[in-house]
Order: sequence, then C-alpha cells, then structure tokens
Amino acid sequence: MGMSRDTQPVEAIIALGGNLGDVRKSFIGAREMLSVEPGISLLASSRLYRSAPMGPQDQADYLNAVVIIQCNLSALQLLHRMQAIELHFGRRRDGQRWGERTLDLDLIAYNDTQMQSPELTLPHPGMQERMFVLQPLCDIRPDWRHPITGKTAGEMLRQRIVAGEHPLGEGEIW
Ligand code: A4P
Ligand code: MG
Repeated sequence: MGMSRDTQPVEAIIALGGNLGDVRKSFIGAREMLSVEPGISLLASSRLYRSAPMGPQDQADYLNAVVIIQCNLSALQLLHRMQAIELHFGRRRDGQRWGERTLDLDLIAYNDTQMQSPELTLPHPGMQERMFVLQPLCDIRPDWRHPITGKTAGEMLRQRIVAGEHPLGEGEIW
C-alpha cells in the first residue's frame, strides 16, 4: 500500500442528508469535523435545502447539502472517516432501507475515479436522479462533469427540470 501522504491531493464531493434530530446542527458539526480532519480541507459548501423524503413517505422531510473538499486520503480512508462522523452524530444502521436518519454522508465523487464494489461505488450511482444532490452541487460546481456520462451537474439538473421535476425551494445559508 502506498502512503497516502505521498499522493496528490484530490477533490471529493460529499452529500449530506438527514431528517432526524437537529439536522442543521449536525450538518454544521459534520462540516466542522471534516474541515479539521488531518489531510482534509474544505473548498466549498452549498446552501441547505429541504426536500420531501425519497423512499418511505412516513418520515419527516430531509435537509440536504453538498460540500467539496480537498483531501489526501484514499477514497476508502475518506469513506471510513465519513462513517465515523456519521456515528458521532448518532447515526444507526438498523433501520429500513431509505429510512430516517440523523446524518448520512455519501461520497458522490472522488476526482474522476470510477469503481464499483459493495463498499464503495463511484461516482455515487443515485446522484443523477436526485434533485437533493444535483441542486446543491450546482450552487458550487455546476461545471462538474460526470466521468461516465460526460454530463455536467448543470446539464443533469436542467434535464430533470425539463422532464417535469420541481426544483427544491430556495436554499439557506448554514
Ligand atoms: N457505499 C457504496 N458506495 C458509497 C458511496 N459512494 N458513498 C456503501 C457512501 N457509501 C457508499 O450506506 C450503505 C453502504 O453503502 C455503506 O456500507 C457503504 O459502504 P449507508 O449509509 O449505511 O446506508 P443508507 O444510506 O441507508 O443506504 P443508501 O442506499 O446509501 O441510501 P441513500 O442512497 O443514502 O438514501 N430523501 C431525501 N429527500 N433526501 C435524502 O438525503 N436519503 C436517503 C438515503 C433516502 N431518502 C432521502 C435521502
Ligand atoms: Mg448513505
């Protein structure tokens, strides 16, 4: 295994989601924890959006946001740090699929890396269908290009709106 500190810094896109407890407070804490993590620095932070739950409807609305970081951890090291932060904010993994959660951190992209394994799929396979990922991403990186489809975040968002999906309400600063 190469030492991660010898590798070039990469840009990673992380999506935050949650609908249980004081989610805004958890997001602020998670962003802070990420930015003080050795080998990670925060580059950009989207606004904060509210959206109806995707999946089971008997749960509260979600808050969602996206941050971009620069990091010199490997993708798996980063994922493990993200999972530790989820746990810190009370995340439990015994619920139903797409069920309510305090804090979910999804790794949307890690440079242009493409990989597919149960532990980590990159880019995140659901991102293209999710307004709650695309819209915040477009706040901060509308020109980001999906390494497989070649479409930009702005194009993907526009396509979904043209197809009849409603944009999320105005985001707020957090
Ligand atoms: N995993 C694989 N690839 C990745 C990746 N790119 N990023 C693995 C993060 N994790 C990845 O994740 C399950 C497993 O996926 C992990 O073990 C990891 O190694 P999890 O966080 O334990 O479980 P989960 O989040 O409940 O499952 P899943 O299928 O990832 O759910 P999603 O896709 O995160 O959806 N509605 C709104 N409006 N907003 C939301 O944010 N989120 C969800 C959860 C449902 N409905 C929502 C929202
Ligand atoms: Mg997840």
